Amino acid sequence: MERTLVIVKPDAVQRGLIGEVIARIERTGLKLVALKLSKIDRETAHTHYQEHVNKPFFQGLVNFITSGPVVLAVFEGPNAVSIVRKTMGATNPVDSVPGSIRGDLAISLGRNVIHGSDSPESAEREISIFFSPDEILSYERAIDNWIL
Ligand code: RTP
Ligand code: MG
Repeated sequence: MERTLVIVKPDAVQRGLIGEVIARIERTGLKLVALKLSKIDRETAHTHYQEHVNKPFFQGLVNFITSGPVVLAVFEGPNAVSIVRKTMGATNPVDSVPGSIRGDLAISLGRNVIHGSDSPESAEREISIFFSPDEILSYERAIDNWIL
């Protein structure tokens, strides 16, 4: 079963949008298997965003993601990565459609509310940065037969 990492970014925590963001993903039917409130340190931010290390926006991105508490979550289900990416909307809120999290809740590229892994390989790497195996739960839901 595919898993993906979601980060409710510091802007969304400050704006009181934790429940809204998690609820929108929960409603898709994906199963929440790990969840915690945390503050990302600079070293961990560098590791997480290593693909962007040479981009001009890298320092700003690290400053932002370490600027306050975040909520870290792992969701599981078929095509979890693509389902979350669709629910998030495009990276730049100018392009993310209404109905998507960013389309409805964000107006700034640098303050775009949510991170979601961009491939199953990225997801495995990112989940292992933030969660130990014992923090990821395996459980059945009574509704699983109606979703899967
Ligand atoms: P994320 O990693 O945060 O889920 O976002 P994403 O996949 O949609 O976008 P990505 O290309 O991975 O970029 C990571 C974050 O960097 C900021 N960004 N700024 N100034 C710029 O040109 C620029 N480009 C990207 C965004 O906040 C984006 O979410
Ligand atoms: Mg990305």
